[in-house]
Amino acid sequence: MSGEDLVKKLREAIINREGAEVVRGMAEEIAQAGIDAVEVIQNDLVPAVKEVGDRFERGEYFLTDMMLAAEALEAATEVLTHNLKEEGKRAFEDRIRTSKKVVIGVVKGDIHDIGKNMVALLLRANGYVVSDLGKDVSAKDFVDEAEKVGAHVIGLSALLTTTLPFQGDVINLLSEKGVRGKYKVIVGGGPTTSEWATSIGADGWAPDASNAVRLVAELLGGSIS
Ligand code: B1M
Repeated sequence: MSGEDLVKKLREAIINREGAEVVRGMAEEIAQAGIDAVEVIQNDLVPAVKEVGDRFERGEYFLTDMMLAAEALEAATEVLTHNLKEEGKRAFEDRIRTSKKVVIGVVKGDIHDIGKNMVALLLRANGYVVSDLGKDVSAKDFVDEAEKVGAHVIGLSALLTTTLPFQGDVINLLSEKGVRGKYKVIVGGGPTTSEWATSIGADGWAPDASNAVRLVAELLGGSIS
């Protein structure tokens, strides 16, 4: 089977809710074929999970179907990014030298953490020191952690329209504490846009994980290849 067919099969398996174990096996085949992990995840797997979300919205799929798709995506990502993690480990010494720190998390009330995990993974693979606060994180916890680790960037993820405003809350709290100028704040997640980012006074917005890494590099005055 060609690489393209393998990827197509994996994409369909996620949409058809074939489960994490089946998907893991397919991802292993793709990894062995040496296909670019980040491209497969962004161009095929994320759209597959989004298709499941659309079917949920149209009432064709249930919450359990979204959970299955999320588990499948996580399993595939884990397998496909194994090499990326190894590269990340090798970048450890560079990381200590450059010590650019990013605090990241999903805002209060929101437990959609897959996209945030991808952003954190790619940042680590590119040599940043990432403090991942997980999901459902309060504004106070973001600010406290940034102060504690001496962060350069704070990354806020939100997937629900109801939790979007909490991105703004973090920026407001930074201002109230008089520390807004110490950090670059970036936002991302399904319902966010560049206009939204500007409206809440964020420093930048990224539509996906690769662009988030590019954005962080730009904001910190560097660039990535
Ligand atoms: Co829910 N969910 N969900 N869900 N879920 C959505 C988001 C939804 C759009 C589905 C739909 O109705 N079409 C909808 C939101 C509607 C809205 O607000 N407008 C929705 C809903 C309604 C809900 C519940 C309320 C359902 C319910 O209980 N009735 C509930 C809420 C729970 C809560 O958070 N309090 C809920 C629950 C869940 C599950 C637990 C079942 C599961 C999450 C599991 C998990 O994350 N561990 C889930 C899932 C899987 C989805 C969908 C299907 C997929 C989300 C996902 O993981 N996408 C989603 C449908 C969709 O997105 N169309 C949906 C893949 C991921 C890689 O993409 O997260 O967009 P994404 O991340 C991207 C970019 O956005 C960007 O880079 C990532 C990689 O490219 N990015 C950043 C993300 N964060 C970034 C940060 C950055 C920069 C870029 O800088 C800091």
